[in-house]
Amino acid sequence: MSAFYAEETPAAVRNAKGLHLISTLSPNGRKAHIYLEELKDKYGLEWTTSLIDLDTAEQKKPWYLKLNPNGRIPILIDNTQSPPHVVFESSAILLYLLSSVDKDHIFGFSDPIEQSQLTQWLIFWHASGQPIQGQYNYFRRNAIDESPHAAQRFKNEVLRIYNVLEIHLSGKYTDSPREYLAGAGKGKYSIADINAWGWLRTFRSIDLGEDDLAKLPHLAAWVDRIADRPAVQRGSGEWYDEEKHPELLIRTE
Ligand SMILES: N[C@@H](CCC(=O)N[C@@H](CS)C(=O)NCC(=O)O)C(=O)O
Repeated sequence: MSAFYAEETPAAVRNAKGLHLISTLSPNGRKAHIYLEELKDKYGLEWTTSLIDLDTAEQKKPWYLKLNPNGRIPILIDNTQSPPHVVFESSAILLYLLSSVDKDHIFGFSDPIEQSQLTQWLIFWHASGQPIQGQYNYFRRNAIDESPHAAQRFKNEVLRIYNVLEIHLSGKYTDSPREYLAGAGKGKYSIADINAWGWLRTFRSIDLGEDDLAKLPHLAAWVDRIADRPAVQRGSGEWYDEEKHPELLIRTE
């Protein structure tokens, strides 16, 4: 049987014990950082971290593709399993931590109906929100002159998706405004919120226009409510920035 890690796998990854995160400060990376930080506050969870500079394309090298054939961050390696268990896809990392660490359902639900709401909003964002916002970012930053139609198309879709969240949070059709995406009543802060917030935190600064932003007051309040949490601030903070913590950076020749 071939070895679990390739020969070129950096020592920080190969020799890690327990949970090991490979990530960087990006929208999908932030989701994993924030939940790990929340679990640290509630359960004293410990893990180790390696950071990748995406510009070096370390995530496309064979040692990394052996762990995640998708060649993207974040991944979480659970070295308590034999062989180690690798989780890729940011939402799958949240779900893995929910079932393996968050035994009291602090960031999920024991009630199956509420947990089903969580799953819906998690998948809604993973399948619709993040790929569309990712494409919008690409066309607005890199290709707006070559593809104005694509930029406009993805902008319209981003606004449509944000409006879905605004309708849900405002209670427009249910007469029941909410503070969080899933859960009874006003809802409870859960991994459904962490999952979407990683992207939506910057929604005011992605060139949507003042008039469109003014139509999203409940979404804005939700973004600010979550931004106030200490674990959210740490998960978006300098510990995950390879320029501030070069000792965490992994780079092979
Ligand atoms: N669906 C994946 C997407 C992961 C993803 O696109 N990660 C970006 C950073 S946010 C990345 O690794 N980009 C570098 C690349 O594409 O090579 C997830 O949710 O984890």
